[in-house]
Amino acid sequence: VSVRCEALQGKEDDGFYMRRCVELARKAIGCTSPNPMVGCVIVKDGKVVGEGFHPKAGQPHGEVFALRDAGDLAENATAYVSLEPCNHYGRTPPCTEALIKAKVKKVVIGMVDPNPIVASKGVDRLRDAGIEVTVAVEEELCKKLNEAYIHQMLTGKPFVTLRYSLSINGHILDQLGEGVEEAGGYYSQLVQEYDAIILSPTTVTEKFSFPASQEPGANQPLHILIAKSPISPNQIPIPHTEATSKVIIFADNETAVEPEMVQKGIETVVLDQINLNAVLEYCKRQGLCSILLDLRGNFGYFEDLLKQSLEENLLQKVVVEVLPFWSTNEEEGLPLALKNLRKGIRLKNITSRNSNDS
Ligand code: AOF
Ligand code: ZN
Repeated sequence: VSVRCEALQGKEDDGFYMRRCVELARKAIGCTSPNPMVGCVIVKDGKVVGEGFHPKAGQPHGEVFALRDAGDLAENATAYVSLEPCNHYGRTPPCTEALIKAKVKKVVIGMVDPNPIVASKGVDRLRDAGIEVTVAVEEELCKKLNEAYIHQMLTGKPFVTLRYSLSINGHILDQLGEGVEEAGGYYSQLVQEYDAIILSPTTVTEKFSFPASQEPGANQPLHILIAKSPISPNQIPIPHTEATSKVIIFADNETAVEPEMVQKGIETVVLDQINLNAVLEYCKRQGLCSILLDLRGNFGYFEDLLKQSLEENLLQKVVVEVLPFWSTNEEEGLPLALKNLRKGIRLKNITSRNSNDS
């Protein structure tokens, strides 16, 4: 009996430290793209002696910060890492070598790195060096943490999330949900996770402000507007505060964007035909890995983009915020184009959250 309990105890510990790795990794939410978020904890004799996370592409990896933190105590310790340690020279040297040099005894890994340059080579290198390696601890949690990175690595395409607010009578609303202005609010937290947000210019009115995350130190996404008819620069309130980032406009011909736009410093890209694939292709070339398609009522031609995204399987995730009221606004509702989709769609891996939950 005592052996079984010990085994269980060991497993619980691994999960516990791995969850801490994920918590550490999330400190850099929205800042690491195109790199993944990675956290690392060094544990010796049941005590945490070092912690670290990857703060930004180009900077050292999570393991390096944790090993620095642990110093000599890393010798014979166990290193927990939410992603397989890299075994290649990228912008930074291989983490496997750093772990070997620090003489850790064991490495516990959340998930194998889908990057083909790494993919299991990190595990092999550590084992060849005589280090005990355990793989796939809290694997689902680690995969969720880097869903955009994994998708982009496996498909070469950006991870696209559709977001909208819904009334209890099923109208897609022309407004954002709760917590737009507050740090810790749902929308504020969501926005910081994405490299770019696609907005419909029909929602860009005088009162409009670009959605920004209110989280302290949050990385603000690039704002993408898609213009099918001429839009005037006055329609676009240029972000002045540091809290808001760059704006880029996609237009279907030169005339769609007035020259003052350029003077206001707004970048424009003219495409022969407005098409979500073309926009995503551009995002990919710019190294943007995660895109939020922010849908509000008054869809305009956004309907076409949405229809395309559903019919051509361009979406990876849908975030729906149900707001506690009955909408009577005629302009809100289900876009016509979506009423005649070729086929229905079934979602998987559903999670839900109640705003009353703490
Ligand atoms: C790790 N720990 O914290 C991260 C890893 O250009 P580099 O040197 O930053 O390498 C980027 C690649 O390294 C990235 O694509 C992914 O495969 C891996 N990221 N690996 O061991 C980390 N961020
Ligand atoms: Zn590394």
